[in-house]
Parts: sequence; structure tokens; C-alpha cells
Amino acid sequence: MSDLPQDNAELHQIARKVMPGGVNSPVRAFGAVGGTPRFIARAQGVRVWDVEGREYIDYVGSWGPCILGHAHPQVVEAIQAAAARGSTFGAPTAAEIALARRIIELMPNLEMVRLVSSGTEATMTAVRLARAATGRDRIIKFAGCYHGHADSFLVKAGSGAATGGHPTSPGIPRSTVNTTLVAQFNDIASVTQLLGMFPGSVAAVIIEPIVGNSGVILPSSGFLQDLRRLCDKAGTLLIFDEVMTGFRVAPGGAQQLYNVRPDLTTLGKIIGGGLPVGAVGGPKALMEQLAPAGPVYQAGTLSGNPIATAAGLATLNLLNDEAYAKLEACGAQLEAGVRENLSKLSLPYQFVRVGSMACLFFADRPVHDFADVQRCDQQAFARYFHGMLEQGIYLPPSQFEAFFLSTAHTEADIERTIQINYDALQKQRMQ
Ligand code: KE4
Repeated sequence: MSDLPQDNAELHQIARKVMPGGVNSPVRAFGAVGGTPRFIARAQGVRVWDVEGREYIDYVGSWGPCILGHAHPQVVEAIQAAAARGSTFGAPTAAEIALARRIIELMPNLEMVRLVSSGTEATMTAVRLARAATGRDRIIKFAGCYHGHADSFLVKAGSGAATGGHPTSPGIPRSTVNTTLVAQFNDIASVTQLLGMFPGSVAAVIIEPIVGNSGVILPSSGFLQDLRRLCDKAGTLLIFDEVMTGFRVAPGGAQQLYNVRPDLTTLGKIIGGGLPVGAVGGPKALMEQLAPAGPVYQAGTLSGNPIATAAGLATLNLLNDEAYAKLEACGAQLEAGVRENLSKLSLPYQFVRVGSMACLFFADRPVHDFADVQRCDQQAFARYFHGMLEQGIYLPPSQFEAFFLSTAHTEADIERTIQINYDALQKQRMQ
């Protein structure tokens, strides 16, 4: 690496010669906001530094995993100790049992889990399981929700798909697109209609119970409960994709917050502590249909990887009541400050937060679904994003993303963020 220039623009130019768009995940490319992506050299706690030595207070948190901040000493120690014992064996380990038990302990709707290496693998597996268990092919997803990049999900998807302007990706077979039905978040009638159009043929409804891939959109009162009832009536399985919300919005995720029982849950991000881990979990009756216990095949060379499971377990073990109280306090402090700024500047923008996951919509009315997000002022968001970045606040480079706080954020960090937020809002308003 020493032959590479320590310059963001030069690195991006070189990167684009060897990797599509110069990145390994599209949303990192600053496509929606313009400008040059920051090549991060190192991170510690709440701070990241780019290759040019610029320091930022980080609200991306690697899109969710870094709930303890970066390079938490106890997580680093767990990683180092595990690495010293060998990085991968392709054989079962006690660490996988420990992580599986911890997840099940925190999410009582799960009796068993299968560990995989990404959120996409988790959601792919959950849908395959649901199709096998019901003998049905169709699934219902929601416009603007993102469940990873498996074919079935890249239909009106959120996150990087929406950011890049391709919510439905080319390259997906028509037959697959036809089995993915799209409902509207917070619109239970749209689900009723689809289930009525395809009686007895919808295997699963998959949903982000709190949407985090179209900014942050909260379920309206009773929506998730109605969804549960509709699925029960239709013999359709309900999959909560909690890759982002799991262990983020509450110790037991959104299903604990809203007290709604999904049939299957998918997890990722935080359970890997910054390393590649995903999981699908649910009742034994469903989970034991997965190979080798049952016929539904799913596999992975690095699934349950010893280093990743060590990082995940260390992270979950540090997420105690005190940690969640701190996350809530930081989130509340930031929300109060931003709302005060919006009021002082007479700006109509919509701030939405659940615990340590939040979003500022450049919209003049409340956001209830993907169509509302698409009406946001993307240019104003882009100006605001750069106004924050220039002053050392690193936000997700897209209106279709959530930003995250960590236990490493201090009151002083939040106070500084609020001040810079005021300046950036004022500046973008004048342009
Ligand atoms: P991964 O395959 O990226 O680990 O997880 C896919 C996924 C599944 N479900 C939900 C609810 C998710 O949020 C994600 C991934 N989230 C995005 C951020 N919005 C990952 C960032 C990226 O694509 O680079």
C-alpha cells in the first residue's frame, strides 16, 4: 500500500481503474451527493481519519455494526486472541455455540439460529426456508426496504439501489421479478390486496420493521400487528429483517420494541462486531428444515468464523442496560439540538429517530413511505452533507440511509455536531 498516494482524489482515480466505481459497495461512492469519497486510514472510538489526515466524528458507523464505536479495546482484544488461535477451521467451534446462545437469549422468539457471513445471506436463507416450509414461491417486500442484493430483493429496493437510481436492478430474471410482489410500507391495504390477488401462493412477507434503508421510517400504530394477523390468516410467514435494527433499537430489536412475533428473523451488522456475520433465526420447527438437519440447503465456507464470532460475542456482551441508556441519551441530545436548529432557521425538515438510529429528511411533511422519501430535496441534502463533511462530521452520503450513534459519542461530540448542523443547514438554505 505504501506506493499508493495519501490523497482521496488520487486514490479514487486509481481505485476506479481496478474496482467498479472505485468501491466495493455502491453507497460508499458518494454517487448521490457528488464529490470524492473519503478513503479512511484509521478509526478509534467515535473518530475516523481519512488518508489526508482529516478527522471526522463518525455517524456512519460502517452502516450500523459499530455501535460501540471503532476499535473498542475489548473487541480488539477478543479479535486478537481469536486470531492467534487460527483464523478459520471449516469445522464447528464452541464460539459459535456461545454466540448462538447469546442471540437466542436476547431474542426469545428465536429458538435456533444459523450463522452466515452477511445480511444478504441471512435474508436469502430466510426466504428459501419460507418457500420450502410453505411450498409457495411468491414473496411480498415493501418499496424502499432493502434486504441485501439477492435477486429476489432487488425490486424497488432502498439503500444503495435507490441511491443509485436503480431500485429495480437489471440482471434479475423476469421470473424472479414476477415472484416478488411490492407493497407500500405503512399501507396495510396494499398487503391485503396482494394477498387477495395471489391467494395461497405467498410464502413470506419480508419487512424491515423499522425502515433504515430509506432514511428512517417508523411503522404507524398497529401496522406491524395488522401484518402479523394478515400473515396468520393467509398462511404466509412473516420475516423481520433486523439486520440493522437487531440489537440497535433495543436489546431484543424492533420485535421487542413493538412486541410483534415474526416467524423468522434475520440479523447482521452488530452481531459481527465489525466483522462479517449474519444470522437467520426462528422456531426449531422451521430452522431444523435447514441442512444438514433438514433438506433446505444452505452453506458457507466462513460461516461462524472464529474471529468474527469472537468480535460479535464481545460486542453483544458489552451491550448492557447502561450502554442502551447512553445511546438513548446521546440520541435525545442530538434530536433536541437539531430540532432547535430547524426551528430557529424556520426549516420544515423532518428529523426521525429511534434510539441511536436517526435520519434528517429534506422534506416539508412527515415521511410515511418510500414515495415520501423520493419527494425529498436531494440537492439540498447533498449541500447539507458536504457542509457537515467540510466541518468534520461524517454522515452517510445518501438521503436513503440512516445515521448511527455509538456508545463512544460524548456529550461534547454531540454539542459540536449540533453547532455544525446549524451552520450547514443555514448555508444550504442560502444556496
Ligand atoms: P449485507 O449483505 O450488506 O451485510 O446486509 C444486507 C442488508 C440486509 N438487510 C438490511 C435491513 C440491511 O440494512 C442490509 C445492509 N444495509 C446497507 C446499509 N443501508 C449496507 C451498506 C452497503 O450496502 O454498503
